Amino acid sequence: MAGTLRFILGDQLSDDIATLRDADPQSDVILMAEVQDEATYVKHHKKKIAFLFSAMRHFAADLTDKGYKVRYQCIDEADSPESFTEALIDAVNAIGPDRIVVTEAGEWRVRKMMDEWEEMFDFDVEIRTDDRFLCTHAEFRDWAEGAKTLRMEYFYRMMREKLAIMIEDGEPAGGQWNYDKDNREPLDGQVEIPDRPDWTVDEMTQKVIDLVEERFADHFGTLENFAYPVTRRQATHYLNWFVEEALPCFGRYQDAMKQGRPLIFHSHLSALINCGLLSPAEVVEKAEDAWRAGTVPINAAEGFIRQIIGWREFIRGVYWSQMPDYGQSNKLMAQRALPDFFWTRDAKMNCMKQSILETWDNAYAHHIQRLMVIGNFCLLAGLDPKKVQEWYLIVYHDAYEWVEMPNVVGMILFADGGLFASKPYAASGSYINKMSDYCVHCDYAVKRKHGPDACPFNYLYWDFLDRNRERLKDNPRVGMMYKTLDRFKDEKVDTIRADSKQFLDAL
Ligand code: FAD
Ligand code: DLZ
Ligand code: SF4
Repeated sequence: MAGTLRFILGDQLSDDIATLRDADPQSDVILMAEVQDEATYVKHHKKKIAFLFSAMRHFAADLTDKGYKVRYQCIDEADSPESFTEALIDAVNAIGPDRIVVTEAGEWRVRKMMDEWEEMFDFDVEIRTDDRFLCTHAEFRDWAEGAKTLRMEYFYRMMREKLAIMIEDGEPAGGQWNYDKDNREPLDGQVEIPDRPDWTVDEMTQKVIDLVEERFADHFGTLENFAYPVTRRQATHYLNWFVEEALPCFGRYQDAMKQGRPLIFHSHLSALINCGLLSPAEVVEKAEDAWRAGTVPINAAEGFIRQIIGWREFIRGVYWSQMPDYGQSNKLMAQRALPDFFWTRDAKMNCMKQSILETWDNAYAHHIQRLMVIGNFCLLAGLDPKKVQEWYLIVYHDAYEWVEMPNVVGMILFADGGLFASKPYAASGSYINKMSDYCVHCDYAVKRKHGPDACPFNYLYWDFLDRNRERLKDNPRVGMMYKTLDRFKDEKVDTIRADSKQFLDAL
């Protein structure tokens, strides 16, 4: 053969991926490979592997239907390659291409492999820019160099203007950049949470589910009730459903949590966007169109769009500007191992138990569960950032290092010393009580501050500040809390320390 070998990775399942541009169905071969190393370098949630392998197989079938020659390696074939590099070498040996084309990897680890591929072959290996992202590495670098501090809000405004999204006469629509003040309501018991569209599991997905059950039996999570889009058509249907049925209330109840209702009005689109079945641009366009058509209020559309063109792009920019050392950050010197209940799901704290149970069931928890429940616990209990990163990378179906790492290191653990968060996101039980119904079902009393029955967040919050005084006392946004702590009587501080020690030792 004298054609191009085009290698598409599992998170590059987009029809318009740069790898496929200028592809010639007559002479080129598309390579896709399920490989053991990717599935096990951390032991991903079973549902995450099943979702991705099924989406990959459907994508490959679609490419074949479009007339491309596809070399697809299933993980259960004899002699299936262990790694991306092995898959590529096998394909080169079998096919004899005169060029390789790939799109840059999302993760640093795989990007380094691609650099090695450039050295490995005596023909051209072309690594193309991943232009599904809306901000390039260079644009982020330029913006960051010109910014006094790395704050998402200012990055977001730059992106809104650059992309002309919800901009009218050069100003933000409605006169404000951010409508979050309207977005902090708990569920009031009156509002009806819509049921999600369901999918029948087709033969291809069922095969993958059986394979994962057998081959990855000791991984975290269940495969029961697999109900997630795995094709472009299903993903588009899900997006349309979200914009019509859930987006109108997305903003208002964005921070709310409810036992037994994992999704509420959240989009549940992250895994579909991250693997490429949906593009961030189309998702944002749909939301803006719905707002312009008057079916979605401004606080919902703006809040949702901010998550995608703001947070998602910003987080990626942080990752690529801080690698390769970012993952080692541990400015608060947190050392504690993960308690067993992160794996066994039998936490006594009901908010933790429910959030981890849902994670086990669905490979999903929504942002406030990740940030203000599990994340808050990891911060206040002083859990080791490396262990926390590994857990988050394993358990969520949307988890790739580029997005998981800054959220864990910077957003929940303040392990980077405040590179982009102005203060640690620490909260006592009253926040969780306000935003959820977890506390009414909990063995701990959320109103109690001390003693074995008190909500652990209540004393851990002060103990965290006390423990980290030298590292945090000069942070102006934490200063007020230290003033309050300094007014506590000595006996009260002693009780906080004793309750915390007892609780943390028992972990
Ligand atoms: P929605 O609430 O509907 O939000 C819409 C979209 O905005 C999401 O689909 C996502 O694409 C984007 N988004 C929102 N917040 C963020 C954010 N902080 N960073 C990046 N994108 C964001 N998201 C991942 O995609 N992968 C991860 O591995 C991941 N790990 C996280 C770890 C921690 C500790 C925290 C606090 C957040 C993490 N997030 C991660 C961000 C966010 O929690 C998820 O994107 C969101 O919960 C996915 O659910 P959804 O699609 O229903 O989101
Ligand atoms: C997450 C994942 C898993 C579990 N397995 C595969 C795989 O077998 N083949 C593949 O192409 N991609 C997989 N992925 C996604 C990759 O980890 C992802 O493409 C890289 O992390 C991108 O840097
Ligand atoms: Fe969580 Fe405390 Fe409420 Fe229990 S009482 S659910 S531990 S916040």
